Amino acid sequence: VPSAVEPAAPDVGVQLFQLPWTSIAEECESALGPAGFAWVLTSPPQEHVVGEQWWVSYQPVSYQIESRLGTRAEFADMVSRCGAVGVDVIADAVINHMSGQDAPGTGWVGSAYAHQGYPGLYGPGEFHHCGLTAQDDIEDYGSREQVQNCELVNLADLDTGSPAVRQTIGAYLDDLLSLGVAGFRIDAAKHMAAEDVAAIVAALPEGTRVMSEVIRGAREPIQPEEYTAFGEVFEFSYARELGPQLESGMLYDPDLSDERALHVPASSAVVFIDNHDTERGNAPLTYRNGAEYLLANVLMLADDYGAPVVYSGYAFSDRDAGAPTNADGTVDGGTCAPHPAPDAEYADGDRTCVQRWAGIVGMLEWRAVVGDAARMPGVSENDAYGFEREGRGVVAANPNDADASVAVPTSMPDGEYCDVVANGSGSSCPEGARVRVRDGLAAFDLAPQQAAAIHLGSRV
Ligand code: AAO
Repeated sequence: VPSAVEPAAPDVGVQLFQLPWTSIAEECESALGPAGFAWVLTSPPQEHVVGEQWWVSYQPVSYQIESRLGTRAEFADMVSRCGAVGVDVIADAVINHMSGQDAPGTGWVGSAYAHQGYPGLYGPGEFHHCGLTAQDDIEDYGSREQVQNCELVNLADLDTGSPAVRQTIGAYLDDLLSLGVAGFRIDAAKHMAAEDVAAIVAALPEGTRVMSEVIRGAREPIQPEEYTAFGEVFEFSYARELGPQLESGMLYDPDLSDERALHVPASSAVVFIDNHDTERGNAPLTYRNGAEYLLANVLMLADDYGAPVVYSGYAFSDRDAGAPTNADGTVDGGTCAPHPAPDAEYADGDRTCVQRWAGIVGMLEWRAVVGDAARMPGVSENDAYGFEREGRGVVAANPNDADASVAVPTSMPDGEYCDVVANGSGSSCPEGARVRVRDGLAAFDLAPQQAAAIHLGSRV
């Protein structure tokens, strides 16, 4: 048994989209902590405009930690309960802009606002007036000036070059840090000059985790690489590269160096199969794809590139539809009980609960066992594909519609191992979930769209 392998620090996150703070706290204790998730990404916690749609969360009207997802006290309780079981909280920080409303209004807990007026925070002088397009809205992503100084879908664009604005944003982030959060997703980071984000981040305590959302766009002047000097970025290339492979049914190795084309270096990357925008947009795979979606997540969790974040939201047929709410307008956290597996039938509003799927939980265990073992060149055979993390674990996937077998070279000891994708963290291993390693080969027989994985600790 090779012992030179360092157990990698737990690095897998989960985005619990539009899940209330009290539900996240319970999820930390009953599922995320036990499974070994390192962090949870929440939806934006600040006061927002009033409305039924999920995206009201992305229209701040004040920096009070009061929202449809819960109160300040509930947020603080979540952070401490998640922390107690080893799960960091990353808050979604909406700091590029305020609301996108043209008419004045009143926010979730009563703060009055106008498009460019937020009493006690910002007045008209603190916003950009780009003057480059008819409505001051971004029209051309090929123009750096428009993207960073005009309005993203009519959202009042803060002048983050201004010291006063930076200070007000900094005070908000400090407030969240005082409640114990470990870091932030920086929403719409592309729409702020990298130097502005750098300046805001520089004022935060050392060790604060920063994950910038900078969607990599072909032929756009603003690229994610500009934002890696002060933190991680969500690498949108990752899912875009995997998607077509799954569609064509032909999986192949990525560049196994640290230098994947059109990807930031591994240590700067947060990777995902989908997120709340792409599952409503052009994500190649979402919860609707069932087994194939699990397969994609398994391959991501088996990879040695970036910090993976598993996405978990709710079923929807209307892009704008918010999560189910209670009578008082707060979001209802729902339950995971009905949908423990990817092939379940979802009704609109059902939580997808991806974080609890046995295959996901099994792969967190797999990832912990393989640690930093090298990703070895893979093999494609009979329409299936697989690779080893040297001496520690093997993964295989069949993205096609017919049964397929693949024998993956491995230095794991001969024996029978349990497939943790099928069996999760279960202790006894049913016959059908067993994989044999003999003479340096792990032999997988895979059903259509099945992924399987074995590791040193899963030997029967
Ligand atoms: C809502 C209404 C609007 C209304 C507005 C104000 O829908 O009609 O005007 O309120 O009243 C979310 C919702 C929005 C919502 C908004 C505010 O998605 O519908 O607007 O809250 O409530 C760009 C940004 C990126 C942003 C994304 C949605 O760069 O930062 O648009 N994502 C974040 C959040 C998102 C949120 C906001 C920002 C705002 O995650 O949930 O909006 O806080 C290209 C560009 C990207 C660009 C996309 C979309 O991407 O590269 O930068 O993202 O286009 O415009 C291929 C290409 C790729 C391309 C992509 C497009 O992959 O390679 O380049 O396709 O799908």
